[in-house]
Amino acid sequence: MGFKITSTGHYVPSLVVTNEDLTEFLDTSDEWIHKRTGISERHISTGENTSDLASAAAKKILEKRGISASEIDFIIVATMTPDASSPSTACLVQSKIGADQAFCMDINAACSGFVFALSTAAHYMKSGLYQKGLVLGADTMSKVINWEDRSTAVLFGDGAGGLLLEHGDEDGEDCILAEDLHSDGVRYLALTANQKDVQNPFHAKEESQPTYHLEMDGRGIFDFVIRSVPKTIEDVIKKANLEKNDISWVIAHQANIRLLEAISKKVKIPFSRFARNIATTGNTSAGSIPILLDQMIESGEIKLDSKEKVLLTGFGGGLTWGSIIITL
Ligand code: 4VN
Repeated sequence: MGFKITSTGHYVPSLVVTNEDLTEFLDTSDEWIHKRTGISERHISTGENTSDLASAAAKKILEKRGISASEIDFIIVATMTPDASSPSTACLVQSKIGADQAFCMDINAACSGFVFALSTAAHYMKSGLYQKGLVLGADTMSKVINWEDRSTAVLFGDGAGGLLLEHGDEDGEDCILAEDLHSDGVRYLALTANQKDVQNPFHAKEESQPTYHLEMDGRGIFDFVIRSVPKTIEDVIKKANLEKNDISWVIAHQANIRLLEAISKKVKIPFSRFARNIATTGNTSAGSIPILLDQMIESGEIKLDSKEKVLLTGFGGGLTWGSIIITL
């Protein structure tokens, strides 16, 4: 019995911060940010935490499908900015939406989080043990950014998105056609956030502990992405026994428009088939792929039940990277 994507949704905080707004406290310019990244503005939280963003997205997903939260068997939230180390953000979402029958957990694979979480959820669905699963990607990057560092503060935004996986009544193919997931922890220093040293009464440090913000080796990440992402795109297409022309859309993590252009060139899939929203969202980490997927469905560019094939590809901290081909 196959399972499919039956609903999608997203939520971004209402405050829009333009590049111009950032120049009030950072030595930067709209021209530089837009030319180098493709970003014009981003949504920034004024107090909503990751579970609030994820819950708002979840409510929209359920509303569109017209089902109650009690019907959900599991909630997986991909995030690198959880409200707390415990409880998981997924448990907070459960409580906020009233999904009282669900089991809930977070997955942290940074910007690849949604792809890794969708893979996890797909394997739960494949087991046949569960009927309905919510997969969410949500990050409040604004709480880990160093707002005095112009090289990173201009890149990120806040937001959440997700989808509902459901078993159908009739026999059908699964909506996941292939996956290709990778990590390389040896290169973890390329992107870190909130790294924590051991601090307890039995291990006293002489100096006071600094605050650890997001730190990124931009060049290093760029090199990694341009070496690894074209390969995972080609490999996942091969694993699905498809040709590049069978892919209607590539929904890549919205990290940098120049980088997406370079990936498109290298894999020889026209840039016109790379979905984009980075101009208005910035890099929303685990939120980026599901937000864009939902926007494409809302605009009618991608249709549920169309049998179209869409390639999702994520990459970022860990290092982590990977791709999934879904059919709608
Ligand atoms: C994947 C990527 C990035 C990323 C890295 C560097 C970067 C985005 C550095 C050079 C700068 C323009 C901006 Cl590729 C971040 C993540 C984390 O989600 C994942 N932009 N830039 C320039 O042109 O000088």
